[in-house]
Amino acid sequence: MMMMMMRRAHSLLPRTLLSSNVAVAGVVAAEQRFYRGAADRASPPVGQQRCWWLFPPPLVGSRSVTLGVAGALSFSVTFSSAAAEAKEVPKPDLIPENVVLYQYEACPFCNKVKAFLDYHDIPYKVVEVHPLSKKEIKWSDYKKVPILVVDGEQLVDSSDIIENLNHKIRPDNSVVNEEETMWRRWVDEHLVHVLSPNIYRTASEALESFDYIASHGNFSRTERFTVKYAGAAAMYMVSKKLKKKYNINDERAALYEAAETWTKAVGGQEFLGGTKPNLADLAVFGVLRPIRHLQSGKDMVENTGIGEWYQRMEAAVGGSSRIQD
Ligand SMILES: N[C@@H](CCC(=O)N[C@@H](CS)C(=O)NCC(=O)O)C(=O)O
Repeated sequence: MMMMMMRRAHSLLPRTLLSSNVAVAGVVAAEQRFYRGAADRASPPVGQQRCWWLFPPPLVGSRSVTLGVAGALSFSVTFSSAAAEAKEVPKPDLIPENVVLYQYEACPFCNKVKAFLDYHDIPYKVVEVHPLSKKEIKWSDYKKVPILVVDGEQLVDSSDIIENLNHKIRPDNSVVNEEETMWRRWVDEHLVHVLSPNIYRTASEALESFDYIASHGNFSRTERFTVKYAGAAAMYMVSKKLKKKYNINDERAALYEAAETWTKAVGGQEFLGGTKPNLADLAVFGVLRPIRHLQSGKDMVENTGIGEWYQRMEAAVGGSSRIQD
C-alpha cells in the first residue's frame, strides 16, 4: 500500500522538485510547493497540507499524564526536585486573562509557544485549525500558525509571540541575553531543518509520523486514511530532497550532532539559563517535544547525552496549562 502511494505521489511531484538544479528558497517553500503541486493533481486532501512538519504533539491535558509518559523516550522518570522547582509562574496581575492559541497540534512552532505558556502556567484555550480549509483563521490576514490572541490582541510568529509574552510577564526585564538570542536563532534556522528529514527518514517512520498526525489533526473521518498514507508517501520523498538541499548525508548523524551541540552548550549547568530554563531552553524543548514518541526521538535520547537535560525540562515545564473545553 505504502509503495503504491509512494509511486503515485512520486508521479505527482512537480517538475521543480524533481529537478535538482532548481534553487528552492528554503525548506518551507520547497515543501509548500510540493504540497501545492501535488494538491493540484491528486485526489484530496493530503496534497493540500501546507504545514511543512505536521506531526505528533506532546500529550496535552493533565500534568500527571505529561509527566507519566516521559518514559516513552526510554529514559526513567527520576527528575530532580530542583528541576521541578525551576518552574516560573508570573505574578497573578501580569498573567493575561484570555489567551487563545490557533494551532496545528503537531506543528513545532506551535509547540514552542506551548512550552512557554506551560512553563509559566499561563492558561490558554486551543483552536485546532483545519490544515486544508483553515476556516478557523479566516478572520486573520496571517495564514500560518501559530496565532496567539492575547486579551484581544493578535500575535503571530512563534519567536515574536514569545518575545511579546515574555515582555508582558517580565515588564522590568529589558536586558537582551546574546547567548540566549543566538541559540533561539539556532533552533529556528538549524534544529528544525534537521528534524524534518528524520521523522520521514524511512517508510515506516513516515507512516509512524503520519499515523499520529492523521489521528490528532483536525481531519474528518474520511480524510484520515488519505492523510496517513499519501502524507507519509509524499513527505518520505520530500525528506530526501531536503537532505540534499541542506547537505545532510546522514540525517540521524545530523540529529545526534545537533543534540550533542546543544548538550555541550548547556554544559555542566542544569539548563542553558543556569538553574532555570531560559527562552532558548524552552525553544529547544518545544520543538523536540513532538518527536519524543517517535523513533527519531527515541534514537536521539539513546544515542546522545541530551536525555538528562530533556528530563529536567519536562520536570521544569510540567504539564499543560491548556484549558480543556
Ligand atoms: N516563522 C513562523 C513559521 C510558522 C509556520 O511555518 N507554520 C506552518 C505550520 S508548521 C504553517 O502554518 N504553514 C502554512 C500552512 O500550513 O499553510 C513561526 O515561527 O511561527
